[in-house]
Amino acid sequence: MITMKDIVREGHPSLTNVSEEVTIPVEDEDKDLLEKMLQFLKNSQDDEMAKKYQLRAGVGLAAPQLGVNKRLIAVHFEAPNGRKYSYGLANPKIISHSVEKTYLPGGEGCLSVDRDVEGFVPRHARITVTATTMEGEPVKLRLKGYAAVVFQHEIDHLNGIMFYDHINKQNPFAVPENAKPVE
Ligand code: LHY
Ligand code: NI
Repeated sequence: MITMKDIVREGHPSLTNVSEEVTIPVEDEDKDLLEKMLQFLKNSQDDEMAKKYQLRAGVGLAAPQLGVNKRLIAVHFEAPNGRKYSYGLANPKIISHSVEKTYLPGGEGCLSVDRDVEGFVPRHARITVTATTMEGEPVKLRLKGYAAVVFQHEIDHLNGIMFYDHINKQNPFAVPENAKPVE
């Protein structure tokens, strides 16, 4: 199983590389990795497992965080509106996005970053993502608010981008133009 020691930290090249698309149909090796990634997220949100294995709670994980530069992500969370998102995805792609932006009022963190980085991270308020699920099915997801933020954070990892790359350096808490906070 994946634990914190498998997660690479800032400074590791896999976090700044652009990752490669995987072949579809999803190969067994990639499916296995997605299953492990999703299980890590579930374990990290389970009090007993998290305590036993000292896991930091996470809602999303990208393959580059395991030192693997493949376009694979896993997400596992319930959005504030109650909608549940639990996916292992190959080649996720933002095919369209709103002009309007959003940001988490409390900022973002990252399982590959062992420090607090303060500031607003501007994100598209709404995105449409296409991908292939680990079960091999094509999906098209329309996401907004918190869910849109999580997916953008994970897809950024596939492009070698960290959340703090988006923070305004002059004023980390400058409200991004055209943005409303995620409620
Ligand atoms: N995981 C973060 C986590 O805590 C993702 C995240 C996204 C945090 C948005 C906060 C806001 O689950 C990762 O760092 N995955 O890359
Ligand atoms: Ni991250």
